[in-house]
Amino acid sequence: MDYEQSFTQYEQDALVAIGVATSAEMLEQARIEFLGKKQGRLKDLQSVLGTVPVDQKPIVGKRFNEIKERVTAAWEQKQLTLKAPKKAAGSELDVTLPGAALALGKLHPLTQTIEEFKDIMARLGFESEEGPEVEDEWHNFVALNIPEDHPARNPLDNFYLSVASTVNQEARLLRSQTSTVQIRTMERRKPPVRIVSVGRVYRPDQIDATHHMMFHQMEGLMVGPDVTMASLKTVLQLFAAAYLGESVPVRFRPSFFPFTEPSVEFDVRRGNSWLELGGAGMVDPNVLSACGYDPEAVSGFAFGLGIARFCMMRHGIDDIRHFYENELRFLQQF
Ligand code: FA5
Repeated sequence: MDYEQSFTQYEQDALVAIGVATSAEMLEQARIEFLGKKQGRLKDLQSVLGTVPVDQKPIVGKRFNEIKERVTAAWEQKQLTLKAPKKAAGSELDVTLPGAALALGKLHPLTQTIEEFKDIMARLGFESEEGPEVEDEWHNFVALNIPEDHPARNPLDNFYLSVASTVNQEARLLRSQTSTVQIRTMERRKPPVRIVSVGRVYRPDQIDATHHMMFHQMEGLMVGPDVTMASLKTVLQLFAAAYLGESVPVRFRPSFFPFTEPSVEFDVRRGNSWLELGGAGMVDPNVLSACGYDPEAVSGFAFGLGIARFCMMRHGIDDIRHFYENELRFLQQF
């Protein structure tokens, strides 16, 4: 069942019905149809929620609540607008008087960057997926071909929330990379897939000008019958050109990740030096198999990009810590 499609359709229809309502009666009709407690489209969606597999419940439930809140807010806003008294011409409102400008709030620069990233990738045909920030070891390591004795699993290099015991069957940790969403997507969907997933990741890294303990990554995954390294390079080059400008010099350096083979690091030139913006590669056949895909039938590429570093490149920001200090003089510039 495509929950996302039902949700989007519901929201679109509801917003249109509310938007075109020109009388209290029409608005009431919209309320009954889209927000009715006993029956109506919201009720139908709610009954669909009951059929969601347990592991997807938190995400799908969250989407449901967000959409319901947005539709309710639009309805309430419209109600206020319809109720507002209409001033007759020549009434006490003198529109020629100077007004007091209201300083409007703005989206955080990282949020703006995330929105733009998703837009660019949507134009390249990549849908947006989400995954949980609290993960199990299967999605953060095992399915990504990172064995038990691999240094990346060192408890000192991760934020573990609980260890496996007889009480807790499974260890839990804050995800250290958005690559977890590759696994969750492939477990749920059949190829071909073409997705991005943006979100927070956590690592006990030493904080400096380009590192933080909590930062955002954008994961990309494309799997299908003919996906090659050339597809990967094209997509990353197009992405960098769209966000940083046509002429931005990019470079692919051989690298290693347990979940891709071959692997590359993706750098962009800044002044006289290169800044590493992400890792990428061809999805390792072991990873495809772990998710139930046939490595003989499909191939794929994946990448993980640091969002803050891209934003820093574009705006000439010299220190990642500025994003997290809530200094208004910094934030107001975006
Ligand atoms: C990864 O996290 C891999 N999951 C990327 C990947 C995905 C490779 C899919 C292959 C296939 P890495 O640890 O290099 O790789 O991090 C990717 C990017 O995240 C870095 O290039 C950098 O831009 C950003 N990054 C990493 N650590 C930090 C940090 N502490 N603070 C801010 N950004 C960081």
